[in-house]
Amino acid sequence: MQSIRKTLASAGICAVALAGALVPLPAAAAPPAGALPAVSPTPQSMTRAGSDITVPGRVEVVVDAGTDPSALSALRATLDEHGVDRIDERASASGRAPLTIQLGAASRADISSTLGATEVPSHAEGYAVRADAARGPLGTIALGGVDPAGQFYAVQTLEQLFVPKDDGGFRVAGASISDSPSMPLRGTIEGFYGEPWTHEERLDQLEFYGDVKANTYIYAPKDDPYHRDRWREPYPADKLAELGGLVQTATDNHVRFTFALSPGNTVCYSSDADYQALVTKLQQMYDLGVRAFNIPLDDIDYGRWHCDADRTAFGAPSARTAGVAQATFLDRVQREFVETHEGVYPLQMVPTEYYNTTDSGYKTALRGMDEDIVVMWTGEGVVPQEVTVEQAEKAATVFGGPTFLWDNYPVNDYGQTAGRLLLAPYDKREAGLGEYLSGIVSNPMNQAAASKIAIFGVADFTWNDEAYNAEHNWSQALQYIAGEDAPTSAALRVFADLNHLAPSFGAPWQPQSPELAARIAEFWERWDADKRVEAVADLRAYAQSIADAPAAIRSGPTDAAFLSDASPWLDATALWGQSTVQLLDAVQARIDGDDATSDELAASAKATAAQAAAVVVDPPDNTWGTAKVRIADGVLDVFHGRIGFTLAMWGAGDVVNVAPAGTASASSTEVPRFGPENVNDDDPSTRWASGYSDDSWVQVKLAEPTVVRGITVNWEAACATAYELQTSTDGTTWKTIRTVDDSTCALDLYTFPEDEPVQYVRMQGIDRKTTWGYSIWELGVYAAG
Ligand code: LTM
Repeated sequence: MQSIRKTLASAGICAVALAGALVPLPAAAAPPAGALPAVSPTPQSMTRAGSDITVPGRVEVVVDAGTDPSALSALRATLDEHGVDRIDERASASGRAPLTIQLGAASRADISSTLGATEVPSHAEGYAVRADAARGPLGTIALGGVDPAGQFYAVQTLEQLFVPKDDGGFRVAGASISDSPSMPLRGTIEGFYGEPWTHEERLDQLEFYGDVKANTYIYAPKDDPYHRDRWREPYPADKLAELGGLVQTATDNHVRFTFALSPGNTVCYSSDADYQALVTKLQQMYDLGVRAFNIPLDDIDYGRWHCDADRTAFGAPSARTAGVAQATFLDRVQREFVETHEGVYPLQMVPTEYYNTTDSGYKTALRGMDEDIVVMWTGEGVVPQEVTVEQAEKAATVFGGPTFLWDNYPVNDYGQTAGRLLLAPYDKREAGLGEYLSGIVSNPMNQAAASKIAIFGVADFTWNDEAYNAEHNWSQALQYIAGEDAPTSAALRVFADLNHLAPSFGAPWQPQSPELAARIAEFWERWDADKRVEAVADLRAYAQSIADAPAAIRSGPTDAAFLSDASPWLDATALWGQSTVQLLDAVQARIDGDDATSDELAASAKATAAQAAAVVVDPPDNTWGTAKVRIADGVLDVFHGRIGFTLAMWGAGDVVNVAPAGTASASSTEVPRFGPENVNDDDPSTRWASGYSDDSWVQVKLAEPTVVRGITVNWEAACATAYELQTSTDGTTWKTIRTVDDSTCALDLYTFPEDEPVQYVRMQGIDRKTTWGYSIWELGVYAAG
């Protein structure tokens, strides 16, 4: 028989395999001396070219009629921020200022001469930068674009080349950069359900996209009535004025404001009146300056027509005839609207079958559509576990050309995301996708500013998928939100780790709190190795950093909108951190033999944890309404439970799990491989799963009558929201020893003061959490060893 601690540890509860010792508390790293600063998105080519250039108080900027006005105003702003108080704009260099910056087309003679051997890419939106300390008194910087967007991006890159000097001034790193995007379309689709973003949030996002070289914002909020339910109605004047402001800000930041209209719930595809209603609305947007359009036909019932005319035109309703009707309708929009309007990009559409690459009558019909129309796709699944090159290649085949990925991350409008902020890095998208995708847009959270962490990753990946490194990008994103302040960024990292879980409609595709889980796993390893004082001290330091993170984030130069979005989660984090510190102090007191203090601290920890667990998102932005915020769930709450169990068992001597020596049986089994024998096999990777009924049960007949001191139930996601723990001496008459209505849906732990021996222990289900049955990895029964 194994000891309790060994068995719990071997159950793999939230354990993360450790490659080696854990790193100290994370802190933002400064670039090594002489190294070029990190630039995001990662440039295709960036090398050192001579020494850095000291930034003087006076700079001459050489411009001409081909200089992009947005690039110029961004340049002026960044020079101003970096201590330049006099900027002279000239048509040619006068040599009177110590530093000259040339801004314009890369082909312009002066720029081309400074660029020298720095290659000018041929791709749209490409640019070249050369900071040459050898030209002029302090140096010359060439910022050359392939087109106006390229010029703007050259300035965005320059902005990241400023390096602080010890005297408070700045240098520009001596660099040669040749850069262009891997994918033509990069950005977001505001395509979620629930409260749309506010006007201010959208303006803030558009400026952020300019910073990260994202060029696409698709306006498609499901709950804007004029987008979907009342799509035929023109926008009223006030809304139109707001949209006009967005279009202008988008243009200033080289972002394509893409207007989406979603008629699929009521449209009559063969009706000329409906076609006219749609193009009238598109015209309203064209007149505002919009040049990109999208017709999403997702989340509609394509098994019915909305008018008899469609039955006459296309036949009986079916997925295939819906495909023909949609293709016919969209072809007309492309031909008669898009192609007749100056400067409009090819039409984009979201198919009704957007979530897989299985060929079908519907997709066959869509392949007949005008080949210029860009088709969107969400990957394999609405919220995919990963996106691979092979999948994208298949999508290009079934949809008839390179697809445009509607990436449902970090959107948090579906049930599994209730109470969550999704702050993990953008990940599990394979390098090489650029070959088969025309682009990627992130569908973000209702919390706009908090979505920037993931969007930062999307922008980087779509710009240079081959060089993308999720961990590195995450650090840069956190620094960006933290106003480039190292202590704030370190605190933000601790916070983001607690909000790392990325759900899908099935299993999560990114784990919860990997850093914290690794530290907890190390705690138990040390605990089992009898290094308890060190285990407690190290984890306590990290728990303190959790407790302190919210105040550090709030008092640092953090994006104010992020603070507002994250407020309830920050509140809960402070409480969870405090509670964990108290809990570890209780353990230390117990180690020191001070039981009274330990009990007091454990009670405080429990009370603080209860406060933490009670924090709600209110008022809610999301469709899931008011919800309890979820922080490190399945990791921190499980740790608290396990420590509570350990403290309660402290006096019981060596306590062992006697379940593996017993025999399990159950009321039902979903499929043979999920049999009851898995529930007491001491193997955390096998599980029992019941049939789909609330009153299912599983039990262990112990090898001999035993006084039970504790029971653990390690649930799979298909858990019970209510259940009873029962014991019996004969397997016929049962005694309920605990009724549970607050299951963690992870590891539930209970202690029992009973002295009577029993031979059976049963989990009797009352209410299922999911439509599946109940599923348990391990049922542990603990007794004195
Ligand atoms: O993903 C698509 C194409 N449509 C909807 C989105 O509007 C929604 O935000 C996501 C996540 O719930 N799922 C969808 O199916």
